[in-house]
Amino acid sequence: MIRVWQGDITTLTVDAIVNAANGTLLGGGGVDGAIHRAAGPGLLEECRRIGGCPTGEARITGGYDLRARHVIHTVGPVWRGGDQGEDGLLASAYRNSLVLAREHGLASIAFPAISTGIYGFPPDRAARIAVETIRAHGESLQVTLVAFDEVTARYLEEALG
Ligand code: AR6
Repeated sequence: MIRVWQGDITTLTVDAIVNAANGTLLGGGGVDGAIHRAAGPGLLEECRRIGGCPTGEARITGGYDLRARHVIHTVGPVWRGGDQGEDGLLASAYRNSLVLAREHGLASIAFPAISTGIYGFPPDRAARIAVETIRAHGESLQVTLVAFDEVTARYLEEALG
């Protein structure tokens, strides 16, 4: 089951929210900054022990002060024009997050629009990749696609069809 929801991902009560992190896992701006602020310093401490995450992979931590029990940190690609493997790396970021959720027996997960902010990935193209990948690898999970803005919400709804 996939739904689109517009708002702040840090407010959701789900088994895991996904963080659009960078390779250091040490925090940043955008949704990453919002998640670390809402979770509190314990999250950064745990991330520091993990020691980083390559692009397209994912790592799971506790949720600390969040309502979500876990945070799944994934690193999407920086958009470099589209011929540097960006599509495949974005699909990997979604797929590896879903795999981790299933390995940990989670039932519900919420994704932000990975890579479409600071990393510059075109949001319509990213929405199609998100929906395709979740349809292929998210079976039995309740998935919320979180849009922070209306344009992203519309692209996600369109991709869902
Ligand atoms: N809830 C839901 N979505 C949000 C929120 C929020 N609270 N805040 C922003 N978004 P971005 P990226 C949306 O830039 O492009 C960080 O510095 C935002 O509007 O957060 O993957 C990391 O450390 C956009 O639609 O992530 C990396 O260095 C989407 O989340 C870099 O940014 C993703 O935007 C990652 O860039």
